[in-house]
Amino acid sequence: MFQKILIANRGEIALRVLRACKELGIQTVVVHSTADADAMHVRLADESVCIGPPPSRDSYLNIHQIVAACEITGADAVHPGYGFLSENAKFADILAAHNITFIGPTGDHIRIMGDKIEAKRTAKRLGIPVVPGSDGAVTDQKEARRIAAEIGYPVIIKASAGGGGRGMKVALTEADLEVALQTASTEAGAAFGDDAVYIEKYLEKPRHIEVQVFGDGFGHGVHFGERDCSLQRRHQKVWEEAPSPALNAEERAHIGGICAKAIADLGYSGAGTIEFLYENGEFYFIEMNTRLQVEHPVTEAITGIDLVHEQIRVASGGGLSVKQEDIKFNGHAIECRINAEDPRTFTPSPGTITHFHTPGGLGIRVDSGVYSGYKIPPYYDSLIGKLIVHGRNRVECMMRLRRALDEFVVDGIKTTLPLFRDLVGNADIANGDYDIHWLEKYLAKEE
Ligand code: MV4
Repeated sequence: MFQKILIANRGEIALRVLRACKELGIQTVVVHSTADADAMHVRLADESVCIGPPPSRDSYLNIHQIVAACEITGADAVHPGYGFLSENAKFADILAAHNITFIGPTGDHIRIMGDKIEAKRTAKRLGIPVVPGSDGAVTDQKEARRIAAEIGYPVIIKASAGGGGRGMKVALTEADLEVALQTASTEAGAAFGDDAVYIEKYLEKPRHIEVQVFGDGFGHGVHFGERDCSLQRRHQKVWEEAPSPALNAEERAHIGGICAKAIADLGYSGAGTIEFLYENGEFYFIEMNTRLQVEHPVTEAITGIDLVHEQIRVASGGGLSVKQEDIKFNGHAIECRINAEDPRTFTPSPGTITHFHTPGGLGIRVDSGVYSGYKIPPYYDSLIGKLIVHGRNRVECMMRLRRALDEFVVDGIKTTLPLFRDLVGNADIANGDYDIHWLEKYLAKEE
């Protein structure tokens, strides 16, 4: 087991990882920018190293500073959290070259999944159902027309270096195809330095359902069920739940089994998320994330398993603490992302939190690094906390969520809490009847 873990992140996830380290008796080092000197995780860590000025590129993305902080403090492993360097293959490689363990998959696995064409090809080879489309990059118009005619319109053009919604163009008919292909490729080249694009059948009203997987690096893989993350705005998730209101136990076991086997065959190590679009009872792979995700607590709530413990165990070579048959799904969990933003326009609202009071009671978890008197710096993303609610079933979970939202007080800044108070009383949400476009349509109607 590791003696000392360096946490290369900030905010609620830095605190989340720190808590797991403490439980495992592992010493902690945090690195932080000058803007985060007063952060909760900096106060709670055994050691802290200031690695630079506020801009991420000079601090949380500065690989050399982070490696130096490992050397100075004698950390034997790095937990990257999510965002920042968590899916940076070069960072994983550099740490390995310094005999420091990256708590995550190999640089090569990160690289494969970061290239969306390569990721899709790999998924298909491993037996994961993918969206119908081109086999690889599409360069010429004639080939594009042939593929689009074969799969049928509408189609979507995606950048291989994109992901998370960046660099996509929809062509409703053949008349749109030439411009869509040209602009997608030009924009991808400018944004990512890679102009490769691919074509897929455009699914019009899918849900976003993702499967939590783990590999032990020795050829074993398990799944921890799915999360439904369909409620998004501009590709930012707002509300996530497990299990998906749309799936039954048979569908869960089927897609989960496919994913676990794929992870085993890939020889993957650590936490991963296999993302699907789900429409008319069918799953279609879109991307794989090779990190711990923001919404991991809903999976923890329904399985009772600490996923950060599992990441640390696996990275240290100790394997998973559970086999597939030990992973049982219990009840229902919902996560609300509390952002320091206007609840209608989503404009960031940094500033000082004058009063912060979190709800409690059975089935309530709040993951947050903020406190009364804390000043939210303007440099980073606006997530200030997550409310995670668990109940024996979805109805109980929703009842408890409504009550918890009533108790939650965040004064001094705007937050997304009022949006959740509206959503929890909405009939479609109560019925689990929503797709990836539901939230944006709802927000447009409310204006
Ligand atoms: C799609 C799609 C429809 N058809 N692919 C957006 C984020 C990126 N991960 C993939 N995305 C989409 N890919 C096909 N073939 C619709 C989306 C999409 C979306 C997906 C998940 C959650 C919210 C979304 C909002 C708009 C579009």
